[in-house]
Amino acid sequence: MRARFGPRDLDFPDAQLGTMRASRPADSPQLLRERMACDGYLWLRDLLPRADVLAARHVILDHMAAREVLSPGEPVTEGVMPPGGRGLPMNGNRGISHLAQVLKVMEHEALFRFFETWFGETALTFHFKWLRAVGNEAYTGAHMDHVYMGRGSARLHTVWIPLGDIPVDQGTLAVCAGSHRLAGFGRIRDTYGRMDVDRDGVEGWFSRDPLDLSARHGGSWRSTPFRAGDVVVFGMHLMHASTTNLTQRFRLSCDVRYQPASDPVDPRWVRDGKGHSNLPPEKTMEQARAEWQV
Ligand SMILES: O=C(O)CCC(=O)C(=O)O
Repeated sequence: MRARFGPRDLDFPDAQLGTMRASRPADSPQLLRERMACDGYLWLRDLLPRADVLAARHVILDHMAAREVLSPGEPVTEGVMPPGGRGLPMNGNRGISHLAQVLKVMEHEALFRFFETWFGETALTFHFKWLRAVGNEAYTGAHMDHVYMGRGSARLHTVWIPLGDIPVDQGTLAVCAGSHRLAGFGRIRDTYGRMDVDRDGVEGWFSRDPLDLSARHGGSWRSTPFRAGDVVVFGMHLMHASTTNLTQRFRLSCDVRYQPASDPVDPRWVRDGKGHSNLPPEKTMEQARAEWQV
């Protein structure tokens, strides 16, 4: 399948962007821990009931249709964007993310069960939900999540939830396996990986060209076509990005966060936390990288 990753077009899968390793929720905890330690992520197939995910998708698309951001005359369930269509900012919009069917998926009992086993104690999730409708030509640049939410637990995890079946040309999550531990990423983890976008006034994406990053530092980029019900779990120092949405259909997904309830919590993302400062960055990533010499 054709795909675009940063500025480069490729046929997925290929040597530069391979397929994620699949895990199952029923795999033994030891196997899952070994995989997480080695790869830095778990692609858990069918962790969530597909019907629940599709119900959340429909509620979100109805919400978008009511705000006239979908192409009129096309089935709402397809999420087609009009030519030159604008998206709908949904990041942190509790009016959408806290609708019952949507919240049911993002705070699903299967996620709490998974993390309570993983942490060996009660889990909590941020109230803030990063809900996305990603339009044509849009993508996410390579980054580590620590720069956005690193003020609390060292055991914070991201869960990326595709809200529908998403082929790679519609903009899927891509992870750089090994970037959380490989020596080639050591200096990046010690500089960029300790940054805080609000405190330091630096933009968050490390690179808009993920393949350049792996060519210089190692790691192995992986993505996959996702099915509704799958999730990807990873820690705060795994480099990740997305492929570009080359289609005319919005890519719906959400990233949510889980951590042990007894750990400190980044106050920006819970209760009435105010999120990012939203001040324009004082420094470009190019300037910061020159200073860090990475
Ligand atoms: O969905 C995307 O495009 C990016 C997701 C992401 O950066 C994350 O889950 O932390």
